[in-house]
Amino acid sequence: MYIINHTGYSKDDILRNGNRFLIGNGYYGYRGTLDEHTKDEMVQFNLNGIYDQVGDADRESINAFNPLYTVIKYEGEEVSVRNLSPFKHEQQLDMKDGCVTRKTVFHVKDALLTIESERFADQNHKNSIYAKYWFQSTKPLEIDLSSGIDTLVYGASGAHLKNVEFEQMDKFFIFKATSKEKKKEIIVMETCTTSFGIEPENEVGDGKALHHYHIKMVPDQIYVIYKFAGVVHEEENGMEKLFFQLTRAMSLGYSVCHRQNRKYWADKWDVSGVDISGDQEADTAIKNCIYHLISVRPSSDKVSIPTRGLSGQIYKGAVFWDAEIFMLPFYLNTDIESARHIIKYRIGGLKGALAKAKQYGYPGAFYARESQDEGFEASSEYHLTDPETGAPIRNYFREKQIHINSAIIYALKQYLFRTDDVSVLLEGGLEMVFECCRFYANYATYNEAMDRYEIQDVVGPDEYHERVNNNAYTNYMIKFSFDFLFECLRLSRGADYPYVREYMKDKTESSDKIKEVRSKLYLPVPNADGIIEQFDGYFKLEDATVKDVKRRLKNPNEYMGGETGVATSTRVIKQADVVALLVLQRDLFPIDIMKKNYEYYVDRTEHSSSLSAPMHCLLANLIDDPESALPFFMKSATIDITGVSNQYSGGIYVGGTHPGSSGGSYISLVYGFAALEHHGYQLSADYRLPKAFNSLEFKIIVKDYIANVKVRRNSVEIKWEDLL
Ligand code: IFM
Repeated sequence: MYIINHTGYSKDDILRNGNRFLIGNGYYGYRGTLDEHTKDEMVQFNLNGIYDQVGDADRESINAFNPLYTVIKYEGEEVSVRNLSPFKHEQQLDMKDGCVTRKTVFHVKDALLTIESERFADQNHKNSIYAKYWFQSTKPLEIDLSSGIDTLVYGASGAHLKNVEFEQMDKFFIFKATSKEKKKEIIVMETCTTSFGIEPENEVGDGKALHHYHIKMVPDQIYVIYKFAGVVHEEENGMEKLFFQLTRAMSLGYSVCHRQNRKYWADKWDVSGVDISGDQEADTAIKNCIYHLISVRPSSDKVSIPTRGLSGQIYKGAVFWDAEIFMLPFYLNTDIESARHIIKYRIGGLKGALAKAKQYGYPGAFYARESQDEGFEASSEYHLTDPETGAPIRNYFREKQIHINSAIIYALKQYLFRTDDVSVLLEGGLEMVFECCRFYANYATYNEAMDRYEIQDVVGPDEYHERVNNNAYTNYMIKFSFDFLFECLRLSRGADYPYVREYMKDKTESSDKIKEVRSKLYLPVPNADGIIEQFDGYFKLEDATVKDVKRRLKNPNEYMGGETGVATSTRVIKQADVVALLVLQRDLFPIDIMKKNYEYYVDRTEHSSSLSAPMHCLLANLIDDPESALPFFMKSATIDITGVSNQYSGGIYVGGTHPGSSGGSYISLVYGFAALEHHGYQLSADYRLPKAFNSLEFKIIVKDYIANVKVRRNSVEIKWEDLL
């Protein structure tokens, strides 16, 4: 099932529907708001990779002007959900062709006025967006239709655009503006054609440029307006190219553009789709995940995937480790170009990572927890607030989440392993790995008494317990990073890349230090009960239940971790931590240790990060317990359909879409229930399906071939075909 819909209109649904009916193409996202909506309803034409800061407020991604604004007025009053209760209302997403529609019926005088629209993000030309808006009345009705560009856009942390200039070129409205901080130019363009052949009166004012049409509606006649619009920034001759593209689109006509777009989606679904038979809810849910992953695929090496996709300015439009650990595998299996962009974005971010390490007094690279353009760290020391008092809460995510480096290295290893594309190593990848390891080696503390190196004062994936020592996840991931560095050096030495020799010439001291730390790095082992202690002293904390701890909250939006949180003195954790380690490094420990740790940690975990469920789903599968894995899969995969997720954390709005969960759900199916394994260019799979699934089908691109994998309740089939 490829359809998601929602009936009825309520103001309370606006935020969730904005996410549910999001369209996008990786260059931009356009929230699932309605044609007549404005910044009050958080319309956001959100751009990837361009950021701005106003004063001391958060630096966040920029929303472009809204070129799809359209409204009908009757006797000067809006016929709109903003001021009338509709008689009927429905919104729908057809994931098969990436198209969002709405149908709303209003009582106007003694007539029923039906307004419908559809919109789609152009997947072939990243700058363009199209909409069709049509309406009909049961009785004669004289109305005014206005459509154009609304420049009054929503900005979570301020208005980011200044020097707004308007110009008209042929039938196009064009707004140009510059971002406040870096003075980057952003251009939004729009034009429309209609079925009713009336010349519009154009008006510019009150922050809008509008084409007005006065229409004497004849009963049951359908009136249509087609909108051709787009946005461009930072591209050479961007405006000319966009103008050319939209003029061409207009001459082809809306239906042709739509058909071309459908073709794109059909091809994408063909290679990336996953089919679950036997459980329709699960099938729709995974399709929704894939829909979102396709819609946010990065469009260049300068961008990756923000943690809330392109659903707005949540989490400042920044990229987290979610992209490397949770999303990358989907692209590695279905869209290598996007996978490469994810890797190259981090290589391009080395500058920011070197600067961040320097800021904290370390050599090497320290990657941002919340990464913006060129790796700029957007995370602040006072990320959260007390919902009761509004007072900022000091936290150490920015300074102490050193595990981000290792996620990037982990991703690079997977990329290399799957593609053999060593060019990324020669184009800065090796430097990136080396500088990350250099940072780690210098961050480590030598414990003389134990003759070992320890990793002290960190925040692991479980963000509730800050500034802990020897977080097992972090220590093992650092070891993984060191090992990979030496593997890369070996690899490139064998191939005799002069670049590598040159780069390593003056690195002997640093590489000796890395070797030394690697050889004596403390790696926590399971205790007598087989449990790996999450960090030093974790077992000494109060063993309270999640319920107990939640009962101690004074406010439901109160932050549970950090210096003063109710979970801090207990073993209750936010999200998968040791569990994540066991999933990412599944060969470290035998199955019985994995099982014991799953059982120990699963109920001590609050699972309030959307990243927790997929890790637990995967581990439950690895220990051969698909029935326990299924609820985690469903929680994760349905998150952007149901909208059931943490909306606030420590007073901050953290809604939006969850591409990390989408990617995590994909991995859960492919590597969990289907037990897929890569052996060089060969694949194996197994059947671990929960009772609810009859079969699971998907494709995997391996070099120049496509593997068609079908897992049934008691058999596995892998058929190969050429990748054309
Ligand atoms: O990256 C995550 C982090 O691990 C938990 N808090 C939310 C972030 C963004 O998804």
